[in-house]
Amino acid sequence: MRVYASETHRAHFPKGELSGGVFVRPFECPERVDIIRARLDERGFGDVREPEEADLESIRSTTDAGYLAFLEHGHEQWRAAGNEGDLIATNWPARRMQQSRPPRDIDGRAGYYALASETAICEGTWVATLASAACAQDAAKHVANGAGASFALCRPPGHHATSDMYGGYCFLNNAGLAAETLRAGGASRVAIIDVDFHHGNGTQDMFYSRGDVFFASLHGAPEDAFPYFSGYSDETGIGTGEGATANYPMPSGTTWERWSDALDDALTRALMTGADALVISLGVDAYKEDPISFFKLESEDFTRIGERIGKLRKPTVFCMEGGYAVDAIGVNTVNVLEGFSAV
Ligand code: 5XA
Ligand code: ZN
Repeated sequence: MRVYASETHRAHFPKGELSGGVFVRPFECPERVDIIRARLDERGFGDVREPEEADLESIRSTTDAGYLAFLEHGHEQWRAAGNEGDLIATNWPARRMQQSRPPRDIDGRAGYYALASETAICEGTWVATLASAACAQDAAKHVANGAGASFALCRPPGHHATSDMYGGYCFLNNAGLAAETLRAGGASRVAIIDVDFHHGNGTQDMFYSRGDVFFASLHGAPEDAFPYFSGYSDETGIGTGEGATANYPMPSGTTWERWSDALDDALTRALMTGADALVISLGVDAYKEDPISFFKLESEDFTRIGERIGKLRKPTVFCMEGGYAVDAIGVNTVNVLEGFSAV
């Protein structure tokens, strides 16, 4: 299986994250990629490529222009305004401010585009974000050109990013970009299955009114888990997208038995929509030891996830999302890819 990974991810290294009222080292850190790459190497996934430049035209066609300008220049404006640290949002449009417009001041602007405060922007965030998107786009091109599968080792991740919002460590929606690349490459229908512990709100938002891209997400119930404001089972799409979104919220302590029933249902529905290619938002934070999640999957379960996806025998692009139990992130991620390849 071809892997796309970029060294440019290292440019994104914010110094801290507000968690539990304390400023801590971000859970989403560069070592995550190092550990996954070491495991890929150990298990013989040797076909690792640096991506080409990101396809900006495709990014622009799915992303708000003001938001893109903010991502590219927000940090330098923040510094020019006299701020010393990373750019972190502290102000939000709340209920009854929904007609809000992007303020000129960078402090307000950050809050306009942010959906959560844990995600800081540093000097290298923009270049790393573009390189991450490029991994997803190139992985999808590779599959569109006839390869059975590819793995985009995206960092920063993407599934919380909408066309005009960042947060949950995400800036551009890599899985969504991969789906668009597959569509442009000839797939008439694509299914995105999001197995990350957190609801893929950004991906849902991107395709909510479209019938050509089916989206299913398995995640911690929004009453109790980030991103909190989406992912209920009655969110099923609108207009021509009605029925093309499926949400599987699950409670704290969920183990393989219940989780795998949801996966089977999502995969069956993906087949029923007639998808001729798959994108997997591959987060491994459903793992039992993950520090910010509450499912209880074992490392062996990740192999079984890969096997079940592989049984669909569809061209498949895996895009890396979350996973913060860094000691196990390599094993769990590569278990999925090995399970998939073994079918
Ligand atoms: O999939 N998303 C994540 O893993 C990020 C969660 C951030 C919670 N503050
Ligand atoms: Zn996650």
